[in-house]
Amino acid sequence: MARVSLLLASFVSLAVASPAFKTFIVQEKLASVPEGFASLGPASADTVVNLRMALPSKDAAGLHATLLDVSDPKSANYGKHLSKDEANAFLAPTADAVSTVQEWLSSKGLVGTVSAGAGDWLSVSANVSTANELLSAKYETFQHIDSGKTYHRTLSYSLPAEVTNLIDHIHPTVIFDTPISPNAFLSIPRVPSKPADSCTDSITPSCLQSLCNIPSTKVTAEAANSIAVAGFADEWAQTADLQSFLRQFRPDMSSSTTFILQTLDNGTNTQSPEQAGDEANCDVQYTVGVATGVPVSFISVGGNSEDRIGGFLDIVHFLSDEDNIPPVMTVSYGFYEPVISKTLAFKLCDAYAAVGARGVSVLFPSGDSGASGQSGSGQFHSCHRYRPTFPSGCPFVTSVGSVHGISREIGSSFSSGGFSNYWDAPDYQAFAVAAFLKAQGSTDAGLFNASGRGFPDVSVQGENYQIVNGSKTYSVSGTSASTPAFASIIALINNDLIAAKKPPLGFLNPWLYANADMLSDVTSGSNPGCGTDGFLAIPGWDPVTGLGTPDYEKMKRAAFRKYN
Ligand SMILES: *[C@@H]1O[C@H](CO)[C@@H](O)[C@H](O)[C@H]1NC(C)=O
Ligand SMILES: *[C@@H]1O[C@H](CO)[C@@H](O)[C@H](O)[C@H]1NC(C)=O
Ligand SMILES: *[C@@H]1O[C@H](CO)[C@@H](O)[C@H](O)[C@H]1NC(C)=O
Ligand SMILES: *[C@H]1O[C@@H](CO)[C@H](O)[C@@H](O)[C@@H]1NC(C)=O
Repeated sequence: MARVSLLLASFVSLAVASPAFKTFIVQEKLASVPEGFASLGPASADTVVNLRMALPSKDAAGLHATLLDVSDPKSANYGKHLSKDEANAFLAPTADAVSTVQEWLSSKGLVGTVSAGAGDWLSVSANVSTANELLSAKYETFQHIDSGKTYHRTLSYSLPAEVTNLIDHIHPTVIFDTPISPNAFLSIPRVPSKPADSCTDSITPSCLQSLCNIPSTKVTAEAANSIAVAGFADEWAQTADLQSFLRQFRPDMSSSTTFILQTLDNGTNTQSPEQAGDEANCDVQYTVGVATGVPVSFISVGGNSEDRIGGFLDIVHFLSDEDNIPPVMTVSYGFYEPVISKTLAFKLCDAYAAVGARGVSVLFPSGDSGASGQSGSGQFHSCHRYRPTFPSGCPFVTSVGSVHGISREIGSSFSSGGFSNYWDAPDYQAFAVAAFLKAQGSTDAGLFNASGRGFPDVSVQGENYQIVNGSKTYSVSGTSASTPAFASIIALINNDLIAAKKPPLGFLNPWLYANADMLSDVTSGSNPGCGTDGFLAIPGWDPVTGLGTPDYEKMKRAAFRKYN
């Protein structure tokens, strides 16, 4: 006893001897300004930055194991999705960590706001002079050369010794997060509309219905069923455009069928032809217009979240706080993996795992820059290695690539795919990926990471989608068109499952890889880039088309087989 109190006493005196939060340790640091950006000098002292601090989760590994267990058709726990509190408990930080970080913030007169859901992020607004002091940082204004957009970032930041292990990452600091292109993954030039007489020339909902065996009859929506479509700043979905789309391409549906608007971070959804966004319109038109009868929520995330990383965090935190979470979330946006630090990428990926464990299928496009991740202006132009996309490399989301061709489906040349440098290939795909790597042999070795998580998982038609945007009908292409189409198929199967009192599909990948024969294998096409032919679509899984394209009937049968 005496010993213990002696020890305690000496700790206390140590703490008193060295004033709290004074010894700084560098947390993250960049060697130089990232390619494509230029410094415009120190940020002005009164500029306000919204700092978001990621606190380590109590049990991320436990969450991953639980997610895989409830999503594996071979497990006795398949479909036993977690409650909100159960899922969030894995990701929550320790109470001690929160109080120590708050104590540090309060030493500068600041109070952190705990994030919604698991509460593993604290956010705090501070002006640049306070932020520089708090983080021993030097915020500068940086301009993204090609777009002209400016950001406040610092090339390094430090944390007091007491909190270095209690904070995984702070944003915005060293991540220069240009989105892949201003229009997300809808990056292929818009093609003027051709008469939509053949699916070879243009894809419409009826083309997808016939190609993927999707029913056109309106389902009776089950109470728990819906699709959440993510919308980010300055991309607004138009009800007038949706009506015109339905009149032209779904004359069998009521043209007044619409979406539910949800907003966060002061998001808006301005209705005027000049404010139309083709990504938002495409996403809403190919969910409302394909998942006939399933409610669609368009979640418009406001621009106040500073940048898209803030928006990505806020939307998943928002959903993780909902009692009734939509069983499908489709997000047609993304980043290049190396642009996002590993710590931030892991935090976002864990947040997707937590909603997945609650029974949500989280869908992202694989990207529109082929194997290399080098297309598009405003990006990094050197090409030493392929750049995977994020969040497709996260093993807890489903990544959707693109194909074209009707009589024979062919991988789209822009369909991104490859291997993550952050995550290992998960067990559910190890067999499929190994078979591909064996066929690949030593071709292009060194350009990609053969031990990484391979993506995409599946693919869907993604070229020449007819959309209506700003009252104009025209074609767009991209994996971000494929993704809402795939979301619609999953939502229709969920509706069947929920009607039969079964759980929704939830995190799809273990089920997809275990039932690859329900998908149509795509065996031609490639995604060239970086001066190479890229990867080839071959029999079995490949990093152009994944396991293949969906067939609603076959997938529905596989979903119910589990219960027969
Ligand atoms: C920054 O914020 C601190 C604390 O609120 C305040 O005392 C200081 O005057 C502000 N500095 C500038 C330059 O706005
Ligand atoms: C939303 O707007 C209100 C009022 O202008 C403001 O106080 C609040 O900080 C904003 N919220 C966000 C997340 O930007
Ligand atoms: C390759 O991927 C693994 C994860 O599978 C990662 O640990 C490793 O750092 C990556 N290598 C490179 C060179 O990025
Ligand atoms: C609709 O899409 C946006 C991009 O999201 C374009 O900027 C607009 O020009 C387009 N509107 C029309 C009428 O083509």
